[in-house]
Amino acid sequence: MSRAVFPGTFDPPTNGHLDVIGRAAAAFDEVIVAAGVNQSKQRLFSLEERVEMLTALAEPFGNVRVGTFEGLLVDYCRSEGAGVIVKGLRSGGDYDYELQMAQMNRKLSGVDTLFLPTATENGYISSSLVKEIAKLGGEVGEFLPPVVHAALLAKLGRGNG
Ligand code: COD
Repeated sequence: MSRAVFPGTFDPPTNGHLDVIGRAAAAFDEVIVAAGVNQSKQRLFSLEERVEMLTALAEPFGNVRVGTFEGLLVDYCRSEGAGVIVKGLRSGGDYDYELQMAQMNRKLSGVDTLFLPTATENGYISSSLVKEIAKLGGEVGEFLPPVVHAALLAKLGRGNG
């Protein structure tokens, strides 16, 4: 059985993340979308909230589940029996950053990394830009799955009702 981990911060998950999830789900028997716990960056959404949104996004695929990890990603992959890490690439900048991590992760553990180039329409979408635009009052619905858009508006006190 082929099992891959798609790790990220997912604060919040975007259409770019969802596209990568779907393509990974088509390529592997099982995909674990893994939200990282222990980074220094400040989060808008708690881990529980990110897991809840990811679970809603994963549900339709049937072979995607959601996990969380703390510490080394390769240790998490080992504990889950996953042989591949999936990453999305938007730009040369992403590539430079991700290549070094991919090489290090392979050196540390033998776990390889598969890069999926972003879909053209998602190439400029990032969680941080979406948050910044939304916080400044801009409309971000076209960049987010509806369930995430609703959660973001609610988080910013602009939900329905
Ligand atoms: N289109 C396609 N892919 C996208 C898009 C988009 N619009 N936006 C983001 N992505 C991809 C990213 O390139 C990334 O692959 C993934 O989606 C997740 O993105 P983010 O921004 O939610 O998450 P990151 O990049 O902050 O996550 C970083 C990790 C948590 C994966 C990383 O820090 C990590 O592995 N940490 C564990 C500690 C560790 O093992 N360190 C040693 C490394 S050698």
